[in-house]
Amino acid sequence: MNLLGRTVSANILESHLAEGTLEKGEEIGISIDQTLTQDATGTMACLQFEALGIPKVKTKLSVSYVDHNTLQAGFESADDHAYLKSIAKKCGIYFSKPGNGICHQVHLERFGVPGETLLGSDSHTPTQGGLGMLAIGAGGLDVAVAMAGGLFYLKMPEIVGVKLSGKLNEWVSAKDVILFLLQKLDVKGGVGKIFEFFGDGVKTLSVPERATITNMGTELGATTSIFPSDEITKEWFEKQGREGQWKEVKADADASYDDVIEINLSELEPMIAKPHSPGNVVKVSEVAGLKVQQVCIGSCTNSSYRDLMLAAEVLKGKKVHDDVSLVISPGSKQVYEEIAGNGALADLVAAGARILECACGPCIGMGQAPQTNAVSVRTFNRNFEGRSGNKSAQVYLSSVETAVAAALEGKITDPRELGKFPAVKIPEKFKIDDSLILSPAKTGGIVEIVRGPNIAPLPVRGELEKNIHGEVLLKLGDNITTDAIMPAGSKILPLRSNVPKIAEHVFENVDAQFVKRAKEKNGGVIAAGENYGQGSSREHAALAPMFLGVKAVIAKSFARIHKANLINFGILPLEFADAGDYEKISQGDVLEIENVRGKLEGKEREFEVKTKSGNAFRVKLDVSERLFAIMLAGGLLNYTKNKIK
Ligand code: MIC
Ligand code: SF4
Repeated sequence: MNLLGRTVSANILESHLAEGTLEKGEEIGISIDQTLTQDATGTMACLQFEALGIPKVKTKLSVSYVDHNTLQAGFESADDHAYLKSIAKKCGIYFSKPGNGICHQVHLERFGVPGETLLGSDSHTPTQGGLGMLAIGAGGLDVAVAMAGGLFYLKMPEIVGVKLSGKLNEWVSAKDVILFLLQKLDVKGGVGKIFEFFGDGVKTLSVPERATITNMGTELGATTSIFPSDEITKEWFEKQGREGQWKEVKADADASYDDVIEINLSELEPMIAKPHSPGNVVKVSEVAGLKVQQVCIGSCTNSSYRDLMLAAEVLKGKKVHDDVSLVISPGSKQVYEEIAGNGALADLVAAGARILECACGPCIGMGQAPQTNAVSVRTFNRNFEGRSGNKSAQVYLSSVETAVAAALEGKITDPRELGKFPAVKIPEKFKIDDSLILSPAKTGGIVEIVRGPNIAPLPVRGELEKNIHGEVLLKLGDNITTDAIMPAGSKILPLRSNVPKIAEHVFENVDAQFVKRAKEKNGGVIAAGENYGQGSSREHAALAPMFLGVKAVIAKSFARIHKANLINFGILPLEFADAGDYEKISQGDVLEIENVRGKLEGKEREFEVKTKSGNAFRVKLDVSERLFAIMLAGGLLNYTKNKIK
């Protein structure tokens, strides 16, 4: 790569580069300054960190958040929280207690640092790109390795510049910018790419608005998204009393991008994603008039002070429509306290809103499942089928402006019809109270780790078999989400630290017989189309199938994080060499890869798969050299343990 004229992303990657060169498509190893985990992925990450045998994290900062499993309908989640709290104290990790807020919003407020790297066991970690941090989502095991001081490996992405000009009109917001990009590029348009925002329009957006955009860049399949850190970012740090941690991060004046997309903010209109994909975007005006039964405001995409104040200002003195249930979850304790202190919370309650605690809540199906066939308008980032807790629900994704309009009118409404746009004044300084963030112990050795009965030992698989012989247990289409593979929601999410139990739910909403079949057949293979594993970073979508004996997934292509998770847990991510061969196999076919061990030992990247009926086709293993040894060992944990032995 040309080192003159570097982008913000290339500048940060260069300063953290430990292995490889910044050539597009090359594998690079980067050092990680900060890590973030949340409770749904964090117990696994911490169990894996323990298994690595390192007493204390080696990062500049690691934070463990509790924000997903806060419903606590049984003992399981509370047990997980107690485990997380104790291990954080012992191992040098800050612990954000339940009630303190959603990891990405709290990190933006209290911890993110421009110019540094962050690896998080949550796919929306790129939210911190809003303050100029290079923030990437990964599986828990990759984060555990980073906590232990290890590098994070990735293919050097393409850097796409998104040139913003103009200024958003009233009632049009940052969410509409990212929805517009999703309409243009769809859910796999960003795979292998970093989206870097530049141009005059950047300075018209505040940090939380920028964070809304980088947060949902994840839905493009992007590695990450990033804004420069400028005067606006500085103001954010001042409001958070963290001015000392601000620094300018900018692209060189002659920065060159691999590709450029131009967006004139002044030309954007309110946008909305229709069921069941964040990429299924149209203008709000195109679906206006559709009756709405539920509206949810919140999630790591849209629950900042600005977002909730906007909702409160619009709703002030008005009432939620008779047919609508309006649910609001503030992003953080800071936001919650601010709106409680200034009266906005009272306005929301008076209007008829149902207020939840500050956590992920309905975004991950933790309650508030909509009624049968309901239309639910949500300010969230994902509307995959069934994620809301009801497969028949029609979930639409929109800005806060559009969501409030729907709550008042009882139907999807272009918010520009609401009349006068309210001015939201952001405080000079936010209320700062970090009392729900616990510091680690000075001497970790004396802290005892608390382990409740929900925490089952980590299942392991042996090294890669000589041959793979197995039935196609399931044949799927394109864009299969991790929510389809390993559902979340209030019943299943509390089982995240118990793989044998959670494995009972694999592909539950796709094919209720899958688990039974996998067990009867002693495992096998999964076939799929493009972008298999899009969505979440949850490694359970690899770990639980591995537990059921899945040896390989053969797909047309994979989503980045899921592909890494498959390798980490010893499942081979094979791609059809000729996508047309997808048609050659059916569910129930028996496949055979002879001497797969020998092939991987010989670092072969393309080989033959035979079907029992006499057909044959070729598959590719599109991985870097480094990963062969990991796959041969049966996954990263085995590999790392062998190395330490
Ligand atoms: C999600 O939004 O799907 C989650 C729940 O935050 C996941 C993480 C998880 O599955 O625990 C994510 O986005 O990575
Ligand atoms: Fe939580 Fe939803 Fe954000 Fe995932 S997308 S971190 S579930 S708020």
